Amino acid sequence: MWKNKKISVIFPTYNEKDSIKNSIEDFFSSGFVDEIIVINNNAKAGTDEEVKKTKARIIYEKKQGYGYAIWKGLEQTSGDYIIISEPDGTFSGRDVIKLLAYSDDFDYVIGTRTTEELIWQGANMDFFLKWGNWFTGKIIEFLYNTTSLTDVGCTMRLIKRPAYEKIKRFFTVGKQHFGPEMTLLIIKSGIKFIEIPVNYKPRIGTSSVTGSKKKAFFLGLKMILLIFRYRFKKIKLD
Ligand SMILES: Nc1nc2c(ncn2[C@@H]2O[C@H](COP(=O)(O)OP(=O)(O)OP(=O)(O)O)[C@@H](O)[C@H]2O)c(=O)[nH]1
Ligand SMILES: [Mg+2]
Repeated sequence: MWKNKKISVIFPTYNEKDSIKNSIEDFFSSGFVDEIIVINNNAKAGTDEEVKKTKARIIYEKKQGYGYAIWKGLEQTSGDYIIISEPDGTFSGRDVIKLLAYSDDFDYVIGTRTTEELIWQGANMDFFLKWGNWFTGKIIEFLYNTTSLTDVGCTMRLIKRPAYEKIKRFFTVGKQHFGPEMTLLIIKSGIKFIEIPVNYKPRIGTSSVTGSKKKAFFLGLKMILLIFRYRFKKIKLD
């Protein structure tokens, strides 16, 4: 709970069998998290068994994709504030309080993983990924004349339920570039948001995306196209 608001965390999972139990315990140990929902997106065998050792709830999404898994999680939570993160050991339960502290003034609080001091040794944030994320963030900032953005690939974020209700019917991206789509919808809807630095630690297990430079580069291009497309897209808000 945070100021009488129920806090839910959603963890999409695909290949995090060896880290998911610790991640769940780490986020609960923040002291603020009321429920954790794991979205099993055709995850590696043995993942459910690990989750069952904890108090987290498991739901299933068969449609393969980072975005689809998060959509399902958002649909199934009951929290007033929903935190989206990853159970791969890269994010820290200690950062929950930072998101919550800013939620007093903002309806969407998104993390950035490009703060040099908070990039842990061994984390998957080399020069190329750091400045690629920064540059793409700056494209959004410039094109939409919005607040500072220094990352576009950070899963860790908080959204308040009314903000989610406002944007959910516009979700279109079921794959890996769903993250920036969500932020663009927030910007287009005029919802108050801020980006804050979070810790970024080494991943446990293998990354299926940004571990490969080629995949990361093409994902970046997709994101940039999305950003330009959204700039001129008409969205009918009520
Ligand atoms: N790649 C991938 N990830 C999925 C899928 N469904 C859910 N996820 C989850 O999405 C999160 C991101 O995937 P990762 O493999 O960690 O991607 P990454 O290369 O580490 O990318 P970053 O975390 O953005 O650096 C993880 O928590 C996955 O479990 C899917 O179909 N594909
Ligand atoms: Mg990851």
